[in-house]
Amino acid sequence: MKTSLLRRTLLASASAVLLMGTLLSPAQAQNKVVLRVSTPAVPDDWHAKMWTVFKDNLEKSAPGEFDVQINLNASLFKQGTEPAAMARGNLELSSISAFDIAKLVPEFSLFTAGYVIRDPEHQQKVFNGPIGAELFKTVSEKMDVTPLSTVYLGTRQVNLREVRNVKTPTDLKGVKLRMPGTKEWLFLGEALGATATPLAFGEVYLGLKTGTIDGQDNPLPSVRAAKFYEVTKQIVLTSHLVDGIFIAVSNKAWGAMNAAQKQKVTAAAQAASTYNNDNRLKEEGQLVEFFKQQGLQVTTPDVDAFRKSVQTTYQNSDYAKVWPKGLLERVNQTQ
Ligand code: KDO
Repeated sequence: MKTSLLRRTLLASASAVLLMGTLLSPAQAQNKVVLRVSTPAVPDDWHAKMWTVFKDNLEKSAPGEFDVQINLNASLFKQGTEPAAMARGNLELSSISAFDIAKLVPEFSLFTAGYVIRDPEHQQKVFNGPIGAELFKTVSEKMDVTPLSTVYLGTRQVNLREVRNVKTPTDLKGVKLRMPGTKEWLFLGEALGATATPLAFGEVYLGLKTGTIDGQDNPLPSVRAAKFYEVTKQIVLTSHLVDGIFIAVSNKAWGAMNAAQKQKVTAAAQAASTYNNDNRLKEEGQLVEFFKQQGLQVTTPDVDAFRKSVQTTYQNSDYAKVWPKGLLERVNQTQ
């Protein structure tokens, strides 16, 4: 009698364990903190590879504690929809752009404007100093995500399907320049003098190949990683936007972590950014030669003419009206 009761109890607990195993993912069953990452980055780009650095760093500092799941090529969430997914609790980590943030934090549109951030060093100083601290607090309050580190995406250049003599914004008149599909991005394309055409990053290669667009703008390492150089003939070095993205964590995931975990996740995000920033900067210095070898023309326009025109367009726009008084001056004065 006693033995059969024991057997029944053992069987019941064994099936409870089995049931748990089928309902929970292996990571949950082992009590790991699941961190899902979604990014449109292509595997060979530095801001895709940095997530492996993040994962490895965390595995070293907190062995077995986290399960980092990396989803590239916008395979989990469409480009630009990551912040909403994080706020809903469907995603834990992503790298979000100033353009994504400006939708909910209008003053952030200052960083969507061309020719504001001067260079990668200026970018790090602005976002790692008091301006970044103030703005990131607002981002957390309004978007329910916490920015952890600033990633240099590169300096954006114009990349054309056919060779064109481009010296000033007037020379881009009528050019269907692909931009990501939000109004802040389209405004930048128009400010450059082109006809801005919305398209997701994943569709740009085919758009250039078939001619539904005449060009696109991106930093040189992304032109290389996404192979846009295979379907274009010219790069115009406008250097119109020193672009940044921010590694951000959903506040739901962040709030569930203890202090030690938060510190380790922050350190991993910083290691990932440093890896990206160092490699991207180095590669940016080498790519003009590479593109020339691939048969592209790399030309330098009248950058001052682009700067003046783009800055004036932004100053006279509704965007500038929501920039807090003195913010642009503070950014300009940051050394
Ligand atoms: C792009 O779509 O042009 C862009 O460069 C915009 C960035 O904010 C970022 O989303 C990036 O694409 C992707 O990470 C792909 O490199």
